Amino acid sequence: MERTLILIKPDGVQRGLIGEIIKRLEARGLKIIGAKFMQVDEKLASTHYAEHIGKPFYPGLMRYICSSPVMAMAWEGRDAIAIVRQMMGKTNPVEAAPGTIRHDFAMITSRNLTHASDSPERGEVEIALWFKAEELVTWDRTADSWIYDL
Ligand code: FUP
Repeated sequence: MERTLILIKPDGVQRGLIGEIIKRLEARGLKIIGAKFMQVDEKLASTHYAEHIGKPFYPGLMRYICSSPVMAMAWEGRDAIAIVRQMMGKTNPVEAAPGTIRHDFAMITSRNLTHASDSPERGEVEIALWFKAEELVTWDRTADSWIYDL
């Protein structure tokens, strides 16, 4: 099973889209294993977005992610990385495919509602950054035998 960090960023929270986004992830068949509603500080934001340090959009990205609370979640599933990235759509909502979250609810790259890990390795690193081990829940989901060919 792959694991991915999913953030509903400040615009998603402020616009009342937490439920809509979680609803889509659940309905697809992904399994939630951790969640917390939190204010992001500069230390966490700069570690999470370290790859973008020095880019022109970085200062604005820092202000955005720290501006208001986020819903931070860990989800798992078979091929969860590809499946969730597909559900989010391209980083720039103008290029996001119809039916994706960024297509259906966003207009511009710097307010694109969500973050999702882009590889299984990043998924593990990001979940470890955002969650303590004891904040993650291991649980059996009876629907798994209908979602997967078990
Ligand atoms: P993604 O993996 O889709 O979240 O995209 P990136 O890691 O490339 O970018 C992270 C965040 O930086 C985006 F969600 C929004 C912001 N960003 C900009 O504001 N402008 C850009 O040109 C690129 C990214």
